[in-house]
Amino acid sequence: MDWGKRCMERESVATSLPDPERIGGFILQLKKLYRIDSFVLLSFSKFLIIQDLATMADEVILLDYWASPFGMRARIALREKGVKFECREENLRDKSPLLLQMNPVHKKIPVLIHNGKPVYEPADKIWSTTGEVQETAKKDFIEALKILEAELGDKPYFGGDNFGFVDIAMTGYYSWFEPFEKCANFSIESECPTLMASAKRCLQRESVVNSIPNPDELFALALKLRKEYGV
Ligand SMILES: N[C@@H](CCC(=O)N[C@@H](CS)C(=O)NCC(=O)O)C(=O)O
Repeated sequence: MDWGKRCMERESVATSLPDPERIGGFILQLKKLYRIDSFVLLSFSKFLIIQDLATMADEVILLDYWASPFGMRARIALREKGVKFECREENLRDKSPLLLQMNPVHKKIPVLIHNGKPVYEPADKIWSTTGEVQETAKKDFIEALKILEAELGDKPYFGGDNFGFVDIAMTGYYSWFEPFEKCANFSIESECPTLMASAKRCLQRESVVNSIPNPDELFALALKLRKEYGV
């Protein structure tokens, strides 16, 4: 709880989060609407790209929703990195054409738009596109992985000697590395050998083996979706 309070006191957090009472009211409203009892507020996304945006004096727009924990995470990360951005509130029951255009697959917020282009899900484009778009996605993906690799350094895990929270969050993505490589004909290992060594270490853990699908199943899913999208 002390740790939680310390987080909540940071300037970037205080300016990014709504009033807890407003959230409380919102939850009651949703409970009534959907008859749900609890919210899982923990997830992970690819916001390391924000690190790059901090050094660019460009237009950054965040498509957001005030009560979304995922949106809050994006707002905080942008402010922590000193990125100037315009926050556009979405109505999730009547999504804007911009949201549908920028995130056509998931149609969800948050979406980060840099100079008119979405930077939110470079990984998805690796398997769901071809040609130039796919080549750019591969380049962007490797760039993001290199930032992560630099952060990992020579540690066995992001958690140091221990398999930590970031490692757990990353392992879901690691499970997609092999299907990505097959779909887009490139080698993540040759670009990011240290990160890949850590990924293999993570993927061999018993808890992981029992929790993630086989890479062949993911590859089959990617191929099926590519067909559906007409790729
Ligand atoms: N995996 C995404 C989840 C984003 C998400 O679930 N966003 C919700 C708002 S909290 C949304 O846009 N929902 C609209 C919908 O599902 O149609 C992330 O981590 O950012």
